[in-house]
Amino acid sequence: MEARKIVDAVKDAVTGHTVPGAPGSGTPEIAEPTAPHDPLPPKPDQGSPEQRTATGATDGDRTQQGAHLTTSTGTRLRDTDHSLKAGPRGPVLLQDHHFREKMMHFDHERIPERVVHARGSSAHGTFTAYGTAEAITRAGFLKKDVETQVFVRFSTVLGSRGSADTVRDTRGFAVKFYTDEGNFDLVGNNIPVFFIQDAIKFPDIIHAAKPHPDREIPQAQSAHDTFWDFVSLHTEAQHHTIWNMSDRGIPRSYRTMEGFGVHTFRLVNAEGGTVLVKFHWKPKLGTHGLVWEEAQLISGVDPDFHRRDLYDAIEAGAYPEWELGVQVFEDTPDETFAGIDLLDPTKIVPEELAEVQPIGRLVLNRNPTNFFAESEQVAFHLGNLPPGIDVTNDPLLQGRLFSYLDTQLTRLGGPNFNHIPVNRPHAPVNDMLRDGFHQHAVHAGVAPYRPNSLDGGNPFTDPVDGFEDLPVRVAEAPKIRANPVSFNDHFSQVRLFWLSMSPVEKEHIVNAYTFELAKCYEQAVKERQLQCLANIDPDLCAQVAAGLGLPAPAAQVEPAEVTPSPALSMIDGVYPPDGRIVGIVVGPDGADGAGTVREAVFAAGMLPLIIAPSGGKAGGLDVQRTFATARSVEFDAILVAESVAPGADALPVRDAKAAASGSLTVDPRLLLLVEEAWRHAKPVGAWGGGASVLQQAGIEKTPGVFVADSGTEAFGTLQGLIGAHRVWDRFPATLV
Ligand code: HDE
Repeated sequence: MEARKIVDAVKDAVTGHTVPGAPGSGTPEIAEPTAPHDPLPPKPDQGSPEQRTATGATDGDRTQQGAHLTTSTGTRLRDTDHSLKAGPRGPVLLQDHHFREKMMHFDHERIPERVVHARGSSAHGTFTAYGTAEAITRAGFLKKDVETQVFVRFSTVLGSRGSADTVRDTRGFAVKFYTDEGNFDLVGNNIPVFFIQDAIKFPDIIHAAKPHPDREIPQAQSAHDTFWDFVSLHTEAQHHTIWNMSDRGIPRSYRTMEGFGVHTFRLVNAEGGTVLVKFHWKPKLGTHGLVWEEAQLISGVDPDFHRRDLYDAIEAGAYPEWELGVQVFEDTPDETFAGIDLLDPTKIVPEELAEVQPIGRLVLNRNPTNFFAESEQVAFHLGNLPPGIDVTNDPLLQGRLFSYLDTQLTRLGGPNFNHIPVNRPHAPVNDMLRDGFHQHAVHAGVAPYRPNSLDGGNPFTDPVDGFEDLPVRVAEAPKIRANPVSFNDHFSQVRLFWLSMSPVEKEHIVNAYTFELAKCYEQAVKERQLQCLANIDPDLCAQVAAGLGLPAPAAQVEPAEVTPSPALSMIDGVYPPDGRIVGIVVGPDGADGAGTVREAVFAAGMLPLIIAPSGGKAGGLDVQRTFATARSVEFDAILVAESVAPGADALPVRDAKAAASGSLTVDPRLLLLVEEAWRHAKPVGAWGGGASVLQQAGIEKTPGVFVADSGTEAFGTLQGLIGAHRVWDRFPATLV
């Protein structure tokens, strides 16, 4: 009503003529408008570009249009294969505007990759709230049964965009919720602690972990001098480091990763009451890792392993799922729980002390359509918070609030990155940000400032439902560059993690430290890290020292008295097998029962891949992998239905995997397949002629290796084993 009246006032009230020059579409009142209303309409003389997508569509269609090739401005082209020349032998003419547009655009296709987390992959999905958080937060998207669209990007930290997926590293787990009250970005990792306590150290840890500046090696890994030099000196990094050395550093899949918000956040409810929380994502499939040799092989055999796994799972309908949970703490002035400083991002709160309470479910059910537009251009920011969720004074979190906006200026070329389709909120936007590179909005009005009367006072602030900066008390203190004393304990929780591991997980940690330190050149770096390990646990130190051929130093600090947290171990329970891959080996003519097993694998929600000596069909079955293309690391379990004699192409000169041939009666590539699967603690079974393959490989009658009377029986046994992920008792651990 009020807006309408103001527009009419542009006309002279007596004559009805328009006197040009009015700044806005209405005559302002003297008093500042305070009653909220929608923006005033544009002035009657104003037009704006018709609403079109980047490809000229009117209906929001995001893809290309029409059958014919056009320029970027929609002119159809007759030829794009030849540049315009003075005769067939040239020279090329400067007037070739099509050539110039095509080449200009191509020359600028790349944007800077992320300075960290450059390598990643994403999916769209839906988050459904249980309503269990309603008492602790006013955030609308956490109310019961509210469904919110999300976009999730998983990543490694250290490697560049083209690096391998399965390197030993922390993984990013960044979720953008497009809530009705504005975007909420939960930008977490698969490890609940961080290397540093203060954001000002981020350039230091990243410079140390990235490839050496002189030769730019090694790519995407921490097994080098500068990394261990830094973490052994900057001992607050030791907690994060042991998580990286555990199997968490080499996830089996993005689908089998836990996620953590890392920092403590503050939630506020409708009554203004606050609590402190830590966010956790719990994967439906359990938390599982690769084994190190497997991870290394995959880096070569299939560097896109995690990316492929995520896409394939969604395409196959095995939608990845997580439950979001919170650990809830009373918001006390010391921001401490059970003696743990909640502002210290190098500390966890064991789940046994504060249970993770589920508040909603995330399902990823759509793959991106265009990698660049979505995975590459998505921009996360910790300051994207809806009312009801606020930050704390964790100094790491505070620094991130600066960094995530800042980095997009260079990466996405200006301040308007929230106009990029994947970053656009689903809530209505009425900001006063204007202009800048790549501006997509056509803002109306003349008064992008407050207070104003020329745009009728719009936009109005919302003192009731707007984001509230909580009036948290700041203790009186001197301005100082220092940490609280409570941040000084760098070893007790590392010991807690170590003592919470199962024997086989401990073996893997010892191996990882030994491998990484053995890759260092400098003796001093190794010895200094051994000193850190001694401060964590003498056994751990002794094992690694033995592997390095160095003496184990004595601890400099008294080993802390800690109570192990079983929740930290990944080896527990039985999980659904959704999307796991079963290799079925058949002969050139297939195998008895192979078709039935294939169907049963599909029916169980897993993916069967038929492996045969060569491609095409084998006994009516489509062959997905040949002995030349198959590698054990691609499969979670192997069933062998036939023994196959060495093929004509199983010659060392033709296939390096065949190098071990000789007088074998089984194709050496098939033997390698089952031997490797066995070394990586995977279930391996056989029926029919396949039994002799297990025998020749020398693995029969070991745990998790089985021979059945039929394919159906073999698959039944496999199902009983695969829920535990691997057959860990195949290799009895020496550590307890
Ligand atoms: Fe990040 N981090 N980070 N980080 N981070 C970035 O932002 C930074 C930290 C995390 O898929 C960058 O857009 C600082 C902790 C993820 O796009 C940059 C500090 C955690 C992603 C940046 C941290 C993370 C990033 C690079 C120390 C786990 C990928 C490109 C205070 C809770 C998001 C970009 C994606 C990305 C800065 C520490 C997670 C430079 C300064 C702790 C998952 O802004």
